[in-house]
Amino acid sequence: MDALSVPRRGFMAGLASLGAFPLAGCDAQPPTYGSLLRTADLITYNAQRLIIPRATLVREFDVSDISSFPAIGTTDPGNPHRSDYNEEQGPIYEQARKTGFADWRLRVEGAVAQPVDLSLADLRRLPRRTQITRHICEEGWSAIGQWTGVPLHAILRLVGASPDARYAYFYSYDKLADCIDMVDAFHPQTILAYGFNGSDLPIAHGAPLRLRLERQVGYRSMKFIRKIVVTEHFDDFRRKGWVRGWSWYAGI
Ligand SMILES: Nc1nc2c(c(=O)[nH]1)N[C@H]1C(S)=C(S)[C@@H](COP(=O)(O)O)O[C@H]1N2
Ligand SMILES: [Mo]
Repeated sequence: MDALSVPRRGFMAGLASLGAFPLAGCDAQPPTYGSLLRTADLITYNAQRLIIPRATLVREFDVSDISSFPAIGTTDPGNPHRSDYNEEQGPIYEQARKTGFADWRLRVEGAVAQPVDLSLADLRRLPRRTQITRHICEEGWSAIGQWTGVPLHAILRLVGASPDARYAYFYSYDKLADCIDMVDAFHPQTILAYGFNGSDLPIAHGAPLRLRLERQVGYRSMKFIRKIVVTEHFDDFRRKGWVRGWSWYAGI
């Protein structure tokens, strides 16, 4: 038996079980809404989950590779003159920004033993990871930057995420809400970043805290995170995917 035959068989078995999924009718996987496009997302998701080992790291670069880095999408959730302004959260963000995020707290709740409210100082006391990675935006540009923050797995352990937990939801101070599965959530390079290129995370890049989800494209790395909710079920808020019809799973 050659070395390749084992993963290949695993892959075929995975495709077979994929076919059986709609019959099962459970929520073991993100839904396809009967759409052909969404079925392709699901195949990408399952194929990557099968053939890429869970802890495979993306490439990390040297300080000399750091490039200029544009700020895209929401660059200030406190600015009411923008289409993505969140009437409820925008003013709260503006207030927190004025005090240098001294009173800001990250709320972590849901299927956890102990919900917490973490200050920036709390987050800085937790295990820390610095990584220089390439950000790839779906709009066709990429940039290399250095991110420092808390691995998400450290926070999930801190709150005692349920063994039945399957997704981590993120809520931002603009209108975004999104979730990732536990494979991504426990990945060593999935961090909540408060530092960028050796300084505090700038407002435009998501201050005080943003997600770095290195194995997916840019729009999955949510900026301006205010709350994380651990859940056992998939819920996309009736959006049928991500905003504007983009894939929920966008692995690279
Ligand atoms: N809250 C929030 N997060 C967001 C966005 C956004 O508009 N709002 N834009 C996304 C997109 S499309 C990209 S490419 C990156 C851009 O991050 P940057 O501004 O640090 O370059 O953030 C992502 N996260
Ligand atoms: Mo993007």
